[in-house]
Amino acid sequence: MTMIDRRNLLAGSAALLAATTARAADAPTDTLKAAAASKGRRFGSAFAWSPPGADAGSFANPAYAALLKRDCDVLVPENQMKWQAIRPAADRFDFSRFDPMVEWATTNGFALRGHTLLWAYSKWFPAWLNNHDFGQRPAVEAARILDQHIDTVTKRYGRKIESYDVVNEAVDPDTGGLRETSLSRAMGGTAVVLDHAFRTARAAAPHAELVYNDYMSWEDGNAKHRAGVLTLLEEFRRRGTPVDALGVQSHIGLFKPTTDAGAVAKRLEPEWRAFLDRVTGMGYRLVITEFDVRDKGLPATIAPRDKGVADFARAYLNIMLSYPQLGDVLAWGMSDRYSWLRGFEPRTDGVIARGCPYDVDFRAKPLRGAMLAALAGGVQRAVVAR
Ligand code: 9MR
Repeated sequence: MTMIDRRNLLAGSAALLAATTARAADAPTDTLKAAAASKGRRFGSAFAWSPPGADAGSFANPAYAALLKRDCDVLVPENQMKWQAIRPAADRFDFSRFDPMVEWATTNGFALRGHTLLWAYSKWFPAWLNNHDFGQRPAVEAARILDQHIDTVTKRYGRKIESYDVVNEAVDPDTGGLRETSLSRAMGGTAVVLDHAFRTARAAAPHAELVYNDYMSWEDGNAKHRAGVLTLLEEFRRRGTPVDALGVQSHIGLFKPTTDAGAVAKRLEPEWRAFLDRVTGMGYRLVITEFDVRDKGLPATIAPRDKGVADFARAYLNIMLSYPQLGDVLAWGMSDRYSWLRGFEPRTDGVIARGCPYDVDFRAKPLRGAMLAALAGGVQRAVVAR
């Protein structure tokens, strides 16, 4: 255990324990948040903003809001805090969708995570940033734009947001190397940009947990991605970059035809544990930031599909929840009705993906039961300061 770990474990423990106990005491025992709280954790979900009347995974939809209130302690905006949403131009911010989300979440007693201060991937930069003319002194101008972004967001929301995905998806899964962007070209390399982002975030939001978030997952074909993330995390430590935790997105999936999800999970477990051991061995904590299950390899029939999803999820979450370093556990949406998987990765047979704890009609599925059992059966979370 590093010095930083020890300090984090001790400091602030009283306040956090008190908060957890208070939550556990007044919560029903059959909710995801109560199951998480029984082991010192919080459960949460992504949520959205929508214009009045639109059917979206939004707090404005009473049925969806009820689900969030029932099961979640912490919420994260699925899209509305991204540069594409809040930074329409170099000299302009637009918080018209995100502000009401923060307002609703805090009024209703939810904690908030921030996603993301920098999605370090050109594909998801706003067009203006990809094409920006950084002028005579590109490194200075790029750093100014980045700092201004991080300062503006973190200071606007202050302590209302207590954990940030500071950097998202900087590692190229095909090579394990870091992705180049207009900012990295202007600032003299991706590592410079990432360090800059974390240092600026620590200075602007010293209260907040700072997370590096990525989708290196446990399925076959991710070895290069995992290795690249480990290298990046090692380099952060070597350079003293202030990164508290690895955000393990956890869009887990069964892609090849199977009727035995448990067997697939068992085969994947050793390498995944080896990865998590390396991460935690460097003193990083873990956060599950975007959990859902991709069900393409499972049969279309609902009963075996739901069972496969639940079995795969239970096995995965049991591993994750065997680490005391694991903090918050967040789903990437609570209902199949609004899941990104419907559009991004439609099944070839045309049936709706069933990767969320509730179905399109907001009925709980076996996946929710598996999540509940895994959260309740996890090891106690190690208490940390931030
Ligand atoms: O779920 C999000 C989807 O609605 C957006 O169109 C997409 C692009 O902004 O981002 C999705 O969320 C991603 C998250 O921000 C980062 N990790 C992967 C998520 C799923 O693609």
